[in-house]
Amino acid sequence: MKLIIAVVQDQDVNKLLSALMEKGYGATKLASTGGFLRQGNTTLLIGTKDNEAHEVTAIIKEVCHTRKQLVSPMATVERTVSSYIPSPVEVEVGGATIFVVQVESFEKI
Ligand code: 2BA
Repeated sequence: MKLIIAVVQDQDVNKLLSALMEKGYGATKLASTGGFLRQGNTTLLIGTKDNEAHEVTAIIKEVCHTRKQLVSPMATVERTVSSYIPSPVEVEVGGATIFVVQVESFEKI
């Protein structure tokens, strides 16, 4: 069995959960925050059979979009020089950050 941990953008979550449920995959949705942007995103935990992990990652790739976001560099570092205000920089976020982990044991009690 595999556990797929997928960090996705909030805008893609409802469509992704619908696509997963339609194919019979279970998922748990956790509210999370990106360490770099310090903005909300969503982490999904999806348990699958070994031979289904590929289909799940394919669904995530299909549904989750890349988006550009402006970020102020001062939002990600400690402010040291208050008079210096740098311009925002553009970062590309997503489609999704996906970890696939081998599950040692799985029980529903
Ligand atoms: P954030 O950490 O808020 O990162 C948002 C986006 O900012 C990243 O998009 C990336 O394009 C950019 N970014 C992140 N760290 C950067 C840095 N040190 N310098 C310049 N740009 C940087 P994604 O790569 O698509 O990541 C989206 C979200 O996925 C992340 O939100 C974080 O919540 C999660 N994530 C990404 N890599 C991860 C990892 N290795 N472990 C755990 N979570 C991760």
